Amino acid sequence: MKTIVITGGAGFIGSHVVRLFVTKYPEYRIVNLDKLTYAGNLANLTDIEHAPNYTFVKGDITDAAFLDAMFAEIQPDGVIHLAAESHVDRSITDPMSFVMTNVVGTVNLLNAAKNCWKDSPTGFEGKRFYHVSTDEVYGSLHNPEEFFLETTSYDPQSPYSASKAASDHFVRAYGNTYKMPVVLSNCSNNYGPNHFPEKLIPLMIHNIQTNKPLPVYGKGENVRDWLYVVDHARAIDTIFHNGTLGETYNIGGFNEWKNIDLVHLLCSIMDRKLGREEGTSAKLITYVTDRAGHDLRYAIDASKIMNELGWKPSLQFEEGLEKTVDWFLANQEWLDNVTSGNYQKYYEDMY
Ligand code: NAD
Ligand code: TDX
Repeated sequence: MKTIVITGGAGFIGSHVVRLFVTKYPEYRIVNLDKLTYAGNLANLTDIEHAPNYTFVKGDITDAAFLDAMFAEIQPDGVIHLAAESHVDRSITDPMSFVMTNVVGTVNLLNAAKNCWKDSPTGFEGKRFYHVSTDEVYGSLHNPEEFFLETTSYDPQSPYSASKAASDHFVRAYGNTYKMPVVLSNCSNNYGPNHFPEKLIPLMIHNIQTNKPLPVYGKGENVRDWLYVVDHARAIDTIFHNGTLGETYNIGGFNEWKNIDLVHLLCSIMDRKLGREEGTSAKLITYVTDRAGHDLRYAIDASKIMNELGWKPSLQFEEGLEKTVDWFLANQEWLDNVTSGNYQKYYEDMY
């Protein structure tokens, strides 16, 4: 039996990775390690919480002593590291929490795995540390012909992407220096069920439902490359099992959208779903002050993972967006819970 620690498993992407691994690999023991910050939510995992191969551990990756003790006790074979502070706007108001979790937390986790594995009878043999990262480390594209490749130089522009870039460098440095068995991926913007409504798509869905203004930053011309979250989880499964150690894989959907076009598409899907006249929701669109240092365009070239590992996205964007809207409409209680309490204060301060 293999034991795999998945960090950040109660978050948006982590919950889909946990679900996939718990259901697809009943022979693995999956340990979900999560601090349950504002973004962590065990309601994302109610369908698998009683599975015999699943355990939840509440813990903070900035606590090195806790991690060392946990790793000594459970002796994991693999780590899939997703825990992070993940929202760019929050990194602008509170960069230090991003340094602590994303940089210090990642180094703590590398140390815990290194110390546990190097003392084990088989050393690094059969072990794997997988670091999940973002396309934002590559910076902002200005030439429409250009894409981010695995070889593109790092050029992070926000405190969030700087912290993720630093963590990526540490993971590669541990691979090079201590010969740790590491593998990395950098993915484009995800969307889908369990997405926290501070991010563009779920925030717009929630505001359309509640007839609130739809805040589009700047002129709405910034471009993002969107991938359905379950397809990211499938890519993580593929890389964890078949990726070459020491390598990095870019993950994306070849699916670029200007923010304003995406918001219009969402408005029209929501009008149809809510039985409103076409054009009703679009009247809520409001242009607001741009995000400081707002990256213009992200676009991933995912050829390497497609050609070398045979992964490809399973859903077209319109289909994925419909599924996402349906999920939010069917899970009103989930949305009500996460938009009450601290979210109200965040929203008032932010918009
Ligand atoms: P999220 O904010 O939804 O979830 C993060 C999870 O990490 C939460 O469950 C939270 O409780 C946990 N966490 C935060 N600080 C912690 C700490 N100190 N100790 C333990 N747990 C802690 O994030 P997400 O959108 O699911 O992103 C997951 C990972 O994927 C991140 O590393 C992010 O950088 C990366 N990523 C995200 C996207 C995206 O579009 N959301 C795209 C590419 C890469
Ligand atoms: O209210 C909004 N209005 C708006 O115009 C919000 C929340 C966002 N935006 C814009 C900013 C971006 O151009 O929409 C775009 C998407 O914004 P976010 O959903 O905040 O995502 P982004 O900043 O692109 O980062 C996301 O993708 C990469 C994730 O949050 C990161 O964790 C991931 O690494």
